[in-house]
Amino acid sequence: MLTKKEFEARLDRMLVEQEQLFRRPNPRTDFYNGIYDRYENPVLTAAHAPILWRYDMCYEDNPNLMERLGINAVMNSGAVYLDGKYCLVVRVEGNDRKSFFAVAESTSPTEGFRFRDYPVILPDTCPEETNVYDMRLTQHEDGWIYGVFCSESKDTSTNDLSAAIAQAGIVRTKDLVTWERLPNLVSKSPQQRNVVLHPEFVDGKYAFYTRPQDDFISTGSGGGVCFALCEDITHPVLCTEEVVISPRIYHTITEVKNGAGAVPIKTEKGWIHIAHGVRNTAAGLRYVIYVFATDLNDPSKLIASPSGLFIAPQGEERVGDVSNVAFTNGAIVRENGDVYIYYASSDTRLHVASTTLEKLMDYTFNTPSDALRSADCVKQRCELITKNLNREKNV
Ligand code: BGC
Ligand code: BMA
Repeated sequence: MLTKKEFEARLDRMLVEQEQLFRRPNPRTDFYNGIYDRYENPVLTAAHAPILWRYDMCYEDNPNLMERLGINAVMNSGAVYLDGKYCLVVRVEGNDRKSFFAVAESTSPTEGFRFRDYPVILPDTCPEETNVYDMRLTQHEDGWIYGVFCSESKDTSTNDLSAAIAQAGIVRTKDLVTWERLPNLVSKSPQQRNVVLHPEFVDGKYAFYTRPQDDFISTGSGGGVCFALCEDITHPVLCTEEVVISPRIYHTITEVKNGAGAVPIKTEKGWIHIAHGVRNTAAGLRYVIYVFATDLNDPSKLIASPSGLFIAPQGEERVGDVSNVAFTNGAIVRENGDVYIYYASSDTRLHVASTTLEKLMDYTFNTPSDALRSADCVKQRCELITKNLNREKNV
């Protein structure tokens, strides 16, 4: 047992050390690919979870100053710029494996993020809901900020203890403080994960990116990221077929699954989507981030598909609770064209990558597409090599 004095000293030290963590600068690394910059530190880790979320600070009740409700990981965040702040609605996972949402904010896009005192209190409207995660935040032209997230429940129709059902939950807010819960999205698919609301009306209707799946892990007949419309967001039923806009393709980074990530970014050449693709390996599923673009006037029409992965986990990012995962569900675009992509590594911590709209468009529209076969990929590479060798001859 600690003495009262030791207790206070230890608590002070924890608070001081956490304050140092909050104030830690986060310089760019030397990483270069011309596409985006990476940063030395994650923007948020489990150690950023406030001490008051985890420790009972009452000496009489907790004389050993034990952590009572630990935080295991912080990851996958939705992102909006609001009232002069970069606001992230983060997936926080307790030691109990349950996830919840919490707002972390900063005036800087790359450092200084702090959680608010209380997590998001989601209206508890689904008694069967066990877990919630991966909120996408859409600043919609109707004036609301929508949060679309995965609402997971136990599948009671089988004896399999782990069987679960994933649905798209929907909330809306104006200030990231008060949240109104709408009914879960109704689609023809038995399960949905990675659903994103498009920021504008399409044909006067709300538009969703969906990811139909036959069961909890496997997408089965689900062909990839889909697009469908919905008349009334307060009774959210898809009223058009879910058409595939970014397909799963054999022997590519999307072979096993893919899913929409950040809310699509509007550019003069089309909507840019930053999504995730999954393939299977002997070491388990590998999640990477990829990019595609759809038509400005018809966001269901694929117009560009740069080849391969955009962000893969690197170095320490490769290791964590679910290793070999890079996942994004939020990006912020500033008026000056700066773009910040918040991505998590290995379901453990949250990072940022920065780029600009100009670079993102160059990447999206000028990177060759996947040639799909080794022989054709070699041809594609040889063309590049020949071009470069000729350039050397010319100088
Ligand atoms: C986990 C998610 C994961 C999903 C599919 C859920 O129970 O919380 O992180 O994406 O299962 O594996
Ligand atoms: C998924 C997502 C994420 C997670 C990923 C890897 O299906 O919805 O929550 O980052 O799996 O575990």
